[in-house]
Amino acid sequence: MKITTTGITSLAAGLLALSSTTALADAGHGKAPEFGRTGDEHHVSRTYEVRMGEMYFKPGAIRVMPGETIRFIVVNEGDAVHEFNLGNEDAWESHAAEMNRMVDEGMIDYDVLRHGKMREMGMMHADPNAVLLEPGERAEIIWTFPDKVTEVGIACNVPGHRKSGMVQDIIFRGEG
Ligand SMILES: [Cu+2]
Repeated sequence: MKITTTGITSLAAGLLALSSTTALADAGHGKAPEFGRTGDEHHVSRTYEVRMGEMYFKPGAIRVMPGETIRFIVVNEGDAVHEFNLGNEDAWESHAAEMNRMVDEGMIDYDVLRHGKMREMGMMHADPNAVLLEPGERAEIIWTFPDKVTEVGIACNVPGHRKSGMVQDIIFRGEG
């Protein structure tokens, strides 16, 4: 979602930058996305360790309270690069173009992230709701869920992974 384009080299890049700007307006600045916002560590009530691999997240069920702030410790225990992305269907769809481009431009290989290339292209994958991890890496996201029950889940948007099952809902307590 958050792309700073250092040099627009083609019409495709221009179109991508345009659509990203729209996503950024929704997700980044001013108004928080409807599925929550970056949390304050002083408000963390529980920690979930989420492990990811081919093609899963564990544990398979994550339950939160409306308004709850959770610390997610994300571990890539798989053999490939994976993403932990808190969001919903719309957010993932608009993020997919960025991820496709990162693969096309060689920023993401099967098991390697090319950070130099990412910097060069101005695509640092620096969204507050997501982390992209190589095998063996871990990261932390503190997230405050909305006060109202809403559609939110986690997905891996490395091309092909979400469609192969790397996606699951986050269940609000009191929900079915
Ligand atoms: Cu994945």
